[in-house]
Amino acid sequence: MSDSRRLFFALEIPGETQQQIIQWRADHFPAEAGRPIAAANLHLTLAFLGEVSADKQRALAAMAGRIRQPGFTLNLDDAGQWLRSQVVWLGTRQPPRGLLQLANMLRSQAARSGCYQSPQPFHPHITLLRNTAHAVPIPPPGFGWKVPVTEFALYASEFTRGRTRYTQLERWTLTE
Ligand code: 2AM
Repeated sequence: MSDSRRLFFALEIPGETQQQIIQWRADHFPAEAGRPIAAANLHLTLAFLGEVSADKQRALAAMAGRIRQPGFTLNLDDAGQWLRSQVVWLGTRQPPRGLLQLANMLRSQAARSGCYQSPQPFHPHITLLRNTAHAVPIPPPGFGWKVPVTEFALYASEFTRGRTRYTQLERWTLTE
């Protein structure tokens, strides 16, 4: 049996913010716009690792644990739609330096460990809807959630019985 799992590093969104986001989504997007992501699955990916063996997971986790940087505040004040990947996302107009630094570090550690990294620049986002086959109106600016970020985590993505579930495996505190 294979010991590899589909893994990614991400920021957890606090439960209260997840609930506020799904309420806002319900208020602004019609049900037929696309497939809504469950509140508990809302997250911001920092680095996608793909299928990773248990050995490589340990090595990547050890490197993640050596990252030293302070926390930061994420202002979720932007939204958009990617027609090609058919998603509606929530993001930030001004990504904090700490967010970019953390993602770049994790992405370069992943690349050095042989995990393929997309050449696309990092575009921090939280996927809200999938399978948005048609263009949908994006709510006007004025919304926003300020999320204090004090830790990041490693997740496994599992697809069972028609559902995707993310399991947090390990987390690290952001401190200098
Ligand atoms: P998405 O929400 O934009 O699809 C678990 O699948 C997480 O990893 C999701 O946040 C997903 O981003 C991201 N992800 C999946 N495949 C990816 C890839 N090839 N490159 C970058 N991120 C990916």
